[in-house]
Amino acid sequence: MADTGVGPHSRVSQCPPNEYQCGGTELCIHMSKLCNGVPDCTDGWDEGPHCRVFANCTLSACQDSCAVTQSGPVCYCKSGYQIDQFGTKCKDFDECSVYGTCSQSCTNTEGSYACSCVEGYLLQPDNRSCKAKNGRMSRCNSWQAPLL
Ligand SMILES: [Ca+2]
Repeated sequence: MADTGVGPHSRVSQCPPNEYQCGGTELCIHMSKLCNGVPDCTDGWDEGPHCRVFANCTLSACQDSCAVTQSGPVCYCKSGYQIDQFGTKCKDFDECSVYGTCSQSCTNTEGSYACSCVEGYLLQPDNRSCKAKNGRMSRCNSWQAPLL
């Protein structure tokens, strides 16, 4: 069977927080899609008998959520957080460490982040990109006669 249908996501070498790498591929899917009864990995790796074996996901150990992988239960966190080094508690994810999160300035906050723009630019409705102010002010300034 031809190995097709893997999107641009497949190029990442490491999955973003709360996503899991489909076995044998570079595709990442959200942890909530593991053992949800729908095959999300190209080969259905995320579904299978292991879902029943580990049906009792040890939620008590997880601060937030628990998902079942081929190798057993793992914890994951809500959006904006990532699992800590011990694999059970959640800590803030620094979105600003990911290139391209904001087009200009990025400020990491607890559980979230905020983008801002340098002077002369306006933050766009997507809250990530900046656009040069299209005002008469800047045009007037640029047309000021040079002082001799
Ligand atoms: Ca954050």
